[in-house]
Amino acid sequence: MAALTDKTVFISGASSGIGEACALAFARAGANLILCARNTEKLEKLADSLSKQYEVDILVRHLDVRDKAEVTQLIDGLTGQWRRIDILVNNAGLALGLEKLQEGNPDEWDVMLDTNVKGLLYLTRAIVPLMLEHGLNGQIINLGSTAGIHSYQGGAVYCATKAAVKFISDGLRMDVVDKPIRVTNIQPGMVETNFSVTRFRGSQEKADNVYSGIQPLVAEDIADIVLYTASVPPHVQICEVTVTPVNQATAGVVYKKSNN
Ligand code: 8X3
Repeated sequence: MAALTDKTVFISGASSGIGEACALAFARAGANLILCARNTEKLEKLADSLSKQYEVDILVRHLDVRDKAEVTQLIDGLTGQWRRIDILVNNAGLALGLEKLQEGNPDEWDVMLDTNVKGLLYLTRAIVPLMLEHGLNGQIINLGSTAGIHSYQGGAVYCATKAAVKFISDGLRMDVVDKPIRVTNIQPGMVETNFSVTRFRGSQEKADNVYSGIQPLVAEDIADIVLYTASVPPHVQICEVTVTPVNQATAGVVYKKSNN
């Protein structure tokens, strides 16, 4: 396996869930981190705790990936070692609502499309040229979803954003085929984070119901896989990983034990 010591990993949406678990996994492996999210208070706390535990350098930056100008300013403003980004983890993303499309809220569609698709594009567009400029064996790790393979009721727009992540990953892999850059699309199924609380606009009860009767994945399961894809030797490219709980077959096919 390749060592990650002294590599620099840029993680979007690093303040919670899979992003936070990735930050911990990479710090434990000795990588330096650029942690970005909208909630800088949470990021500062995370960075503080990680740098007390591990000998790594950590940079914390506010970032709303939907804001094209903020993405450009952040990347342009990086100096010295921080411009040598070896690994970009495009993790920032969310689902909002589970209504039928004909009853959905177009403002929420904008948030999903702008975050999950355009934000990922802005960061990738800004960081891949830096990897090339510095001659790095770079890696782009996108957080897709089983929702990007099969659509499900009430999830048309969210599923479409994750299908876009798959196709952007596949297209980018072709665009950098002559470069030492790897592109990996991780497609998790049900992972219990604050994902469903966000989807149901703060309803913990509805979120709990999503994961009742099944043992869902946890953020650390995904971070382990992200770390593995980054640790294989540089000539090995893991293009795609699909991972579900044992009782989930596809995005919409789930077996739940009844509570009765
Ligand atoms: C999240 C997976 O099945 O909740 O990307 O849509 S699912």
